[in-house]
Amino acid sequence: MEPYQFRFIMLGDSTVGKSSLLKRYTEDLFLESINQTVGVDFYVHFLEVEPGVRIKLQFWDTAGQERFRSVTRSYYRNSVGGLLVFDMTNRASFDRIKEWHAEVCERVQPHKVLFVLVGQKSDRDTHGERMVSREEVEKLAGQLGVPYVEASAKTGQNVRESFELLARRVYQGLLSGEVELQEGWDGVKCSSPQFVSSVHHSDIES
Ligand SMILES: Nc1nc2c(ncn2[C@@H]2O[C@H](COP(=O)(O)OP(=O)(O)OP(=O)(O)O)[C@@H](O)[C@H]2O)c(=O)[nH]1
Ligand SMILES: [Mg+2]
Repeated sequence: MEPYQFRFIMLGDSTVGKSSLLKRYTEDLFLESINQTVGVDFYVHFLEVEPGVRIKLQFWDTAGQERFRSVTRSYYRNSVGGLLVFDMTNRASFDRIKEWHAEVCERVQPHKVLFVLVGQKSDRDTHGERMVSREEVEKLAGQLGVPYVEASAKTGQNVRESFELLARRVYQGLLSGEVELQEGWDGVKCSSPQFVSSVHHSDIES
């Protein structure tokens, strides 16, 4: 039994590869012709974040297309983590990251969402198609206070690392008290609440 359930949301413009990242992570598959997401899709993956601590990760895979925004917005509030995804070969998708970040932060108040910024399609960098330099992204990541990872759903590079970095951030947040379990909020759930206090306890003792 896994004591925790974390809800994560995929954010970013259409075609940046949000669904492709999830397919790679949950099924180890890549499709050249994957359907555009309509509204919101749902994925699940289990992660042992440390020996004996299994976490059920639930992912809301949102459609990047503007016409679905009213639907996808309603999923922000019950998410504890967000993957902010852009395509490094698509300048406009990088320019929009600030807006995605601001929109989510504004709508989840008083809750907080922890983010990871993912520069997608790194396989195309070797073909000279990169439109955003790493320095530029790192500057933005610093401003937003989020870690940055370059990944490729196509080759699988850094895909697992991106998701697990976020899961570990949330888990650390729970241990430190930065992330709190709250009645009526589905961002984090614990199937055995005494588990949380025992984790806190052993953390203090060690
Ligand atoms: N070269 C390359 N292509 C990719 C990569 N990831 C996704 N793609 C391609 O990019 C296109 C869009 O991928 P999706 O995963 O559907 O993008 P999305 O962000 O889910 O798009 P929406 O559902 O419309 O928001 C597809 O043709 C994918 O095959 C990658 O890492 N490298
Ligand atoms: Mg999609």
